[in-house]
Amino acid sequence: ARKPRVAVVFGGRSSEHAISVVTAGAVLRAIDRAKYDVLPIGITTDGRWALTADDPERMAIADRALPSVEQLAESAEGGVVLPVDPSNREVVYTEPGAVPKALGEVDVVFPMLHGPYGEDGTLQGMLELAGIPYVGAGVLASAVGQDKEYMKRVFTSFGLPVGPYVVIRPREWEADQAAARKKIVDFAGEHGWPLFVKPARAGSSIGITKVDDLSGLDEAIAEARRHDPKILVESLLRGREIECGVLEFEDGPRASVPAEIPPVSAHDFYDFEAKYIDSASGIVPAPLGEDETRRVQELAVQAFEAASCEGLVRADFFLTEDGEFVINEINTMPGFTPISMYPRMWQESGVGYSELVDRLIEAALRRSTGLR
Ligand code: G1L
Repeated sequence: ARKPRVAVVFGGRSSEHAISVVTAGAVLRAIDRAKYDVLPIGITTDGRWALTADDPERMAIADRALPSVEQLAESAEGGVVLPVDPSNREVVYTEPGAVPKALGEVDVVFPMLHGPYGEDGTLQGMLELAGIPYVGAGVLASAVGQDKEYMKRVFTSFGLPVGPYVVIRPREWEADQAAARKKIVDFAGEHGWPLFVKPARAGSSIGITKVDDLSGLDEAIAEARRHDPKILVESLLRGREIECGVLEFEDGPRASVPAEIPPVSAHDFYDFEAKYIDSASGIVPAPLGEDETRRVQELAVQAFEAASCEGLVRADFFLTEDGEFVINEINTMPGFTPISMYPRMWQESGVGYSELVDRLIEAALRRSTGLR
């Protein structure tokens, strides 16, 4: 029988392009070649798709230079043309935004794109239309995972504990900025400063400002709105930061051992850099009591179910001073290099990186596209 062909789709129109390339390199290295054929598909920063060489070595950080799809496809023996023509080694891209014909010959897609058009459900919707199975969250879970407001609404409706927040919608802001500002100040009056002002739908910690008092509010709103016209304001949750991985096994989702993210003194909060470059500082397993561990694992699986996740999710919590877990957010495409928190939590739970990648592909192949 023919081996299933796995397309790893990476790069993309995101500020995290290089992280995606590096991570895809690790996934390419980990996929069992005796079991699967692999098709690396890179997307350039301006949205052109190209088949790239199956050469993980060139997808790592070398001499402090970040890898990119442009560079992978354009170097001498790098790219293969799109649409696929094995006799033609010239690099040909699709038109920006167009989808390559090569996707039609794929059995499963491993999407590794950050942010809009990658993890927000749009790529997943395209794959649904094309009838191609894919790893990880579907359209709904991806969209819920990308929108901090709807994430909280879903958790709340499933009885999961969330922290206090207020949302300023685009029309609300445009209609009456003073009223919107008052809504935030009243929220601070009730829950206290500092506040975190966030774009509702940006990945990582992009566009987030910690605001200590009224004087920083306007700039924080402007900064968040540069990334998303809908913003979310949260109060500071005092407590320990605990994460837990959920992975879909043959018999359903299971939780990993949890991890703890220690408070970072150099950063005001666990920001973009800390999240991706500094994940080595996470403590796995988190030093928790048995009951606390069981509780956070139960909540993590509930969060997976509440958002209708598939494949995997990383659920992030605060453990408050009174011993209660509050869910902060879920990430349907968590950091995924072998030293990232999610793979580390599973490593510590007895599932190594290659097995993790294999389980995710197997889970995707078990279901087809369509309603499930
Ligand atoms: F497909 C999975 F397994 F769901 C998956 C896909 C992508 C897990 C994690 C990621 N992560 C990334 O692609 C990224 C962190 C490099 C950018 Cl979102």
